[in-house]
Amino acid sequence: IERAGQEHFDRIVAADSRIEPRDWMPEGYRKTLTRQISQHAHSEIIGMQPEANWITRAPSLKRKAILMAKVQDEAGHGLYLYSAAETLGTPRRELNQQLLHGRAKYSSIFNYPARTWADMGAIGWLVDGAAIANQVPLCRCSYGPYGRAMVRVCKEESFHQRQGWEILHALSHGTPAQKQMAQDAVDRLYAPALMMFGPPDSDSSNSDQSMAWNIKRFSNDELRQRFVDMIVPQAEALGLTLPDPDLKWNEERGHYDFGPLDWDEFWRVVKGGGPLNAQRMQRRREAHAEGAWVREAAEAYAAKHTTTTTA
Ligand code: FAQ
Repeated sequence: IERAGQEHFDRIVAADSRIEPRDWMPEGYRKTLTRQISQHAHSEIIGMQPEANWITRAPSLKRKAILMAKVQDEAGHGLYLYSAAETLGTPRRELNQQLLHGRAKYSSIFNYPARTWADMGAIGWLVDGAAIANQVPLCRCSYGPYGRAMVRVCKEESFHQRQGWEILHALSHGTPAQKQMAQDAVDRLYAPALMMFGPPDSDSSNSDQSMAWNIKRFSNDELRQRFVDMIVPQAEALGLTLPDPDLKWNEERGHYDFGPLDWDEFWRVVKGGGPLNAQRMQRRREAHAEGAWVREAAEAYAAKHTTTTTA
């Protein structure tokens, strides 16, 4: 059975078609997807924190409503992604335990603080922008449930990026202090946003296998380059600068050259030593504990419903 399964799997991957939950798949494929999809889900859920922090301080009712909708979308993406991950066989409860006990990662970017209102603009423009650049190719991921989830998630991320850009545009065309606030947010979040694409290809342990399985379609460095090429003209349109003196158009390559990133900082943050890792995890544990009654009520309801319908 295993040999027939492997042959079927190889044929589907070679044909650039889709693997579905009931298909046979190599254990490594199941494991890497469970890892990536669940870490993606954790990122969405932890990623709600920096922005949720600003809902009560949004500068107008309209801004507040938009920000609330965005944070709710992130919760939705998280739940959607946990469902996709569960189709690979690991229950959500267990995936969540991996996060709460520090055995699963989430994106490094969410360990940085959101200091001012302009950070809501920079998060939307840069963080959601990087998320889109990374996730559009994932719509063609070989695993059906993940690829399909990405289609909807990307549509919502596009709205998120546009709203961030618009916040920065308003600030950069406001008073000198507002423009400075926008520039400061971009200065702080630019490099961490570039690190969202993961380590350089030479240090990316999972890339080769994930690309062979059609999970990843482009390498970390390729997507990072694509993102830089995309945001340079957008920064110009905003009237803001990107904090990299080496940023320069390279006619020969047809891309922007950009300076080295601080990969020691990246690994420090990934391993728990970023500015807010401890606080983000503490808040997540508290939220999980505070939500216990909802899970208990849902379970009690489900049990009652099953008994009454089967009776
Ligand atoms: N942070 O071998 P690779 C969002 C880990 S968007 C922390 O290259 P891979 C939307 C990596 O897990 C953010 N850890 O790994 C939003 C691996 O360790 P492991 C989430 C990182 O998987 C916007 C090790 O380093 N997006 O949330 C990071 O092939 C605004 C070696 O790396 C996704 O998750 C990092 N930045 O490539 C929400 C997208 N980078 O697991 C709120 C889906 C790498 O072996 C507000 N994921 N690591 O222990 C992916 O595309 C891939 O997993 C990559 C990493 C590209 C992130």
